[in-house]
Amino acid sequence: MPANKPPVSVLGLGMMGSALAAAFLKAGHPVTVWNRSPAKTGPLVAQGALPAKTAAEAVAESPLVVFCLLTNDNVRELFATLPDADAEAVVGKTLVNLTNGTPAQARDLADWAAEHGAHYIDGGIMAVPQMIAGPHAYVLYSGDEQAYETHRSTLAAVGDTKWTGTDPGLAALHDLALLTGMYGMVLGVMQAFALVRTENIPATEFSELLVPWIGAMLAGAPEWAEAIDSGRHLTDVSSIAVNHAAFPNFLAAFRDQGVRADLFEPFQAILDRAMTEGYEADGLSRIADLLRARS
Ligand code: FVH
Repeated sequence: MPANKPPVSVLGLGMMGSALAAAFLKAGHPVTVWNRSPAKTGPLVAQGALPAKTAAEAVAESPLVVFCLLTNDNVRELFATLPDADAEAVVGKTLVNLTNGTPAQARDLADWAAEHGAHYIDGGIMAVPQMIAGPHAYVLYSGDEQAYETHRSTLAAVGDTKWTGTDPGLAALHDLALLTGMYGMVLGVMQAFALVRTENIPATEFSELLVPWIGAMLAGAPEWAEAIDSGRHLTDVSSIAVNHAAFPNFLAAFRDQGVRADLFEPFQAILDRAMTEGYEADGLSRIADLLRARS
């Protein structure tokens, strides 16, 4: 193993943490691993990782410490154990937390790190474990920018690095926003499959129509984005009024065909509100404004 690559510790060896540790190993970094259930260190030790007996021992081994646990509550609990083991354990370390969580949780963990003399970087992994270190994997980062620049080339072993800002909550915000877009698409696609299946149309056959259609619609997203940023929502393409007139057909067809309408009823309510508030000539981009909670 090349001696010049900086060491990395990885805490949390579930599906994702194991993929991260394996990627650091493959890139030639000395890797120390720790997991709550020690058996999960086995495959990584076989690949050359060093097992740590405790989380504090793993933190002590490397300047760069990557956490990938199930939730940020788990991370918070684990952080709290570190000074118990050794009050100086985290001083000067860069803690990179790649656990899924909220912006507020990331800011709270960053505060904890600052209080204990550590650098904190939050991250959002835009990949499934099988994609790690592959061409399409990328990770969003935010927090301590100097620490990020110091360790960026090491972090690049798991996927492309994308900096989102010094507010530690920004990586989580971008992560959740990207996943929100994905879940919206998943729900719509599942509703569409449920609808065609009521007439025994194979989902595989229908997907041949659906995939290019969704792709073509998604290609319009940059235009919506421009309208949202500029506040100019007027359209001559597909107005709120046109969509409002058509939308009852969807709810009626779901009911007639025996498909649940729960997921789409809220969309009717938003279109109703857009009409009531005088946005009938606007495009669908107006919805992003209407979704903002009002004080
Ligand atoms: N898997 C995926 O596709 C997604 C892709 C995007 C990012 N997510 C997030 O990554 C985090 C970890 O996900 P994971 O897939 O590795 O999850 P698991 O395989 O279930 O592993 C969970 C690890 O967390 C450890 N753990 C749980 N509770 C605690 C605790 N109280 N104290 C210490 N460690 C804890 C668990 O340990 P063990 O059960 O093996 O002892 C695993 O190491 C997650 O935020 C995803 O949303 C993955």
